[in-house]
Amino acid sequence: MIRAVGNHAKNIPIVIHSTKYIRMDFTDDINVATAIIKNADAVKIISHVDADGIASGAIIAQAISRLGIPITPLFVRQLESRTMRYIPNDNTLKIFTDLGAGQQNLMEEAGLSPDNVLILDHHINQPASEGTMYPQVNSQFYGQEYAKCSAAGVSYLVAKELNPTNTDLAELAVVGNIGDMMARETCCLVGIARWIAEDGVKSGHIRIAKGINCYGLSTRPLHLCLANSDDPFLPGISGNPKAAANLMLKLGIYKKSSDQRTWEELHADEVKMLASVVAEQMIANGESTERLFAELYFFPHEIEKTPLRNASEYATMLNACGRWAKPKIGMDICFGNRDQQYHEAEHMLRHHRSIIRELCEHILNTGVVDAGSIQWIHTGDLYPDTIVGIGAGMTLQKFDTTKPIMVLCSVSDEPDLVKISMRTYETMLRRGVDLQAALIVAATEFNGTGGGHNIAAGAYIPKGCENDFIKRVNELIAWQLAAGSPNR
Ligand SMILES: [Mn+2]
Repeated sequence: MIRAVGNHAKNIPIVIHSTKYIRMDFTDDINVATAIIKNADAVKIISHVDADGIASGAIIAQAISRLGIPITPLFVRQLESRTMRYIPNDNTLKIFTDLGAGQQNLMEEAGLSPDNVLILDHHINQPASEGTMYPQVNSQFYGQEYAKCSAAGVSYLVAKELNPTNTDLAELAVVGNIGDMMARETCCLVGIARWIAEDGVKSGHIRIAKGINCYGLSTRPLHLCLANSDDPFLPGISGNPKAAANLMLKLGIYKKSSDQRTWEELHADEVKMLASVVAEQMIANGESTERLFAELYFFPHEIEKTPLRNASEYATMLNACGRWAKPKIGMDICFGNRDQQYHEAEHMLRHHRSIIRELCEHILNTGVVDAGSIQWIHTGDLYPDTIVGIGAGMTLQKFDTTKPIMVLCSVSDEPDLVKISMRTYETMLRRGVDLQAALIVAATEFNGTGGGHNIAAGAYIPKGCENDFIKRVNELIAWQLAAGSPNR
């Protein structure tokens, strides 16, 4: 089912390659998508293995199953020529979620007909070289309001168009968005992603709360939840569980030091009191409270004190399933399975955490090399590149906190690349350190790419230049410190 030419909104890039299908505005694209789905006899859903990939696949899979159309999921780490072999060139509909926009060339090479493909994505669109236009709903096409909406959000909008009663799926859309860090910069979801969260509130599936911007609000004892926070950095609390527990006792939130209350169990007045005390402590230490508060997304129907109770912990659980090669278990969880599969997912999450703990122990036991202005360690291929940044952030407090930490590691599937993760503390930012700036400059010089934030940044560089790269970053950080903060 392919649409003919119609009107289009001004801000949408029109790419005309084929006379069959022309990109229009959001409403048109979504109508095309739903018509394609309703005409299908069977659907194969191809998704990425992270939280957004699993959530987006699960949303569209449920919406389609509810129409009585059979679905088969397929998860891939990356869509490349090798993985294309697993995608049959038959008459079933192939829906790509959280991937596909950038791989239309591969689809074309594999001979996939645009009549049998639908892409639901939020990555940059790269048209196929021979001009095959694959039907697509992509958040990048519809302007600013859609810019911070992940593939799970796009899938939700299609699901809702298929049937307005699909609002229970808003929960998964929020999980995907949070998993893809759509709320990280602004401390809340924005635009259409925020609208989706509100849609979930209206149907009673989501509770939006304002609270402390920490991880583990439903499952971790509050003092550990606060002590583990490094963005925001809480003076006297971050990295110090004992001090955090003492504060809980002092505020009467804990009755005894062995208490294990979670943030979600606090009463409204306790939330307020805790927030103001932590904020005061930050201000007294000259820290900005800008990132102290965030909008939090809770799921009241889920089992209490489990990671399923809020979006960020739910996303970690899906990521853990994907990262340890069990994305289908993650999808079962999204489908509502709370028995056998849920226990397996819990196991995966524990495994995920224990590997992170192991990584931290490895960094602490091996120690870091002092380069002068930074300190570094190379973990080789011992740990997945997806978790070394977490390890860098968690171990820095045990080393010289005036020197940013750099962890280097191999990248699975990319033997010619080395991944760099750097972390520092707020106090160093005030002294002029900007990790993002340093890594962008150095990585570019070595034909790599760098990015991130001033306090936490990363890069990929070609293998073989590690030593020169470390020297260069060390030099750049030394210069930043010598120049000092511009507003000092
Ligand atoms: Mn995504």
